[in-house]
Amino acid sequence: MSIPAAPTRSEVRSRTVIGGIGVSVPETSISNDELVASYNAWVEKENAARTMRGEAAVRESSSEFIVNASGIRNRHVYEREGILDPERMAPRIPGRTDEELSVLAEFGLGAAKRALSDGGLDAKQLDLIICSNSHPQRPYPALAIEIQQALGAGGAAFDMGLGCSSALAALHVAANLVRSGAHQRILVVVPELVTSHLDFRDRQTHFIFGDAAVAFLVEGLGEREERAGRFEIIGTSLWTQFSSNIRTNFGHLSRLAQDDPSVLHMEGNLIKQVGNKVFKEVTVAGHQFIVDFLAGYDHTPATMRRFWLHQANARMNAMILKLAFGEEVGADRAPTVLDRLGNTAAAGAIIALEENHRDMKSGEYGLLCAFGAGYSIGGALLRMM
Ligand code: CO8
Repeated sequence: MSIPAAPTRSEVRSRTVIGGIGVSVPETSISNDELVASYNAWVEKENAARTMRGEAAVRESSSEFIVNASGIRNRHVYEREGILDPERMAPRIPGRTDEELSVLAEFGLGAAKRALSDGGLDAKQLDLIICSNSHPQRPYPALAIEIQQALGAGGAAFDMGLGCSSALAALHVAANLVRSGAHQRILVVVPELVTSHLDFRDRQTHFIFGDAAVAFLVEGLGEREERAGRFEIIGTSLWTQFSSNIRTNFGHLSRLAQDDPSVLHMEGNLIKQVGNKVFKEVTVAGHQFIVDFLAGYDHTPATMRRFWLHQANARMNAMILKLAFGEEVGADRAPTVLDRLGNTAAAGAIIALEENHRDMKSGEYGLLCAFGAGYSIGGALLRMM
């Protein structure tokens, strides 16, 4: 094993930039109608069994409800057949040996390579990789280190997470590490394989999520340096308040609560939420965060050319912006990708950013903002250079 030289302290840079963005979305997708058909086929079988046992029936799902309640019409998924099989209702992803690249490292690598190519950087120029997502592969070894090795990158790497605010939390950490001089070029990787943790037998949540990976570069900028077409990171912030309204209990302690710890039962250990409570609470906390965060930089919602918001629910985003502005905000100002992609957790707002910035003029501002489990909210004020 060769030991690389320990990193030295970088130059302190007060200005930071998003130097490149990469997005990787699986090709396969599932429409609402397809998802509902497989769910309802399971319901029919399940209810026959429940009737025999004298238990209450479960209710059918509907495409009309899904699109009206959330705005989601379709989602892209890593593996489709297992999800649509009423006998399985979970993606089928074969296990890998410890010598093979992990599924999530591979998934994140696609986005990471695109971010490096977009930013014109070689992996060797990186001095830190942060892997930040809502559904990690494992506690250790850190996925970020596996990605570091697969890219042939230098420096160090670590994992972190903050639910659907994971990308914004990593951006907050990365921008401040660059500002402090601790690092100069950081790659943030956000692989979100959310369907792996979704209960496709839960009518409340089965339609919500899709899979996607994103990555972005955070770099230091010289005092007068301008990088046309890139965003200067003017400021970042995080807000958190404990809530169990979106929760997963999956982890190594889950098995110990069972009589037989050699078998892990997933029931009760997958994503669960009290959706309507979350909806109400996020609209209040979300719009307040936006107004307060922008005020800290002498801005208001009206001075933002664009909002790249968390992509969970189209109605929720419309309401948050209406409260922040006092009026309806159109799709050009607050673009939506969740109709095509579903809720891609921490990747969603970054995909909205990647797809909707090339028309922005130099000097225009935009707000990147994600809401997530925790509760958590992360924001970044960006200025097009
Ligand atoms: N098909 C048909 N009918 C259904 C279905 C279905 N699949 N699901 C529920 N219904 C029915 C219910 O049974 C109910 O009918 P009834 O009154 O007869 O019992 C009726 O529809 C209404 O049910 P709900 O009140 O549960 O439905 P909502 O209108 O609230 O919609 C949503 C459900 C879409 C889940 C919505 O509540 C929502 O999006 N909530 C926000 C939470 C969210 O976004 N979750 C995504 C994951 S977490 C996340 O990404 C970030 C959260 C941010 C938190 C940060 C806080 C600061």
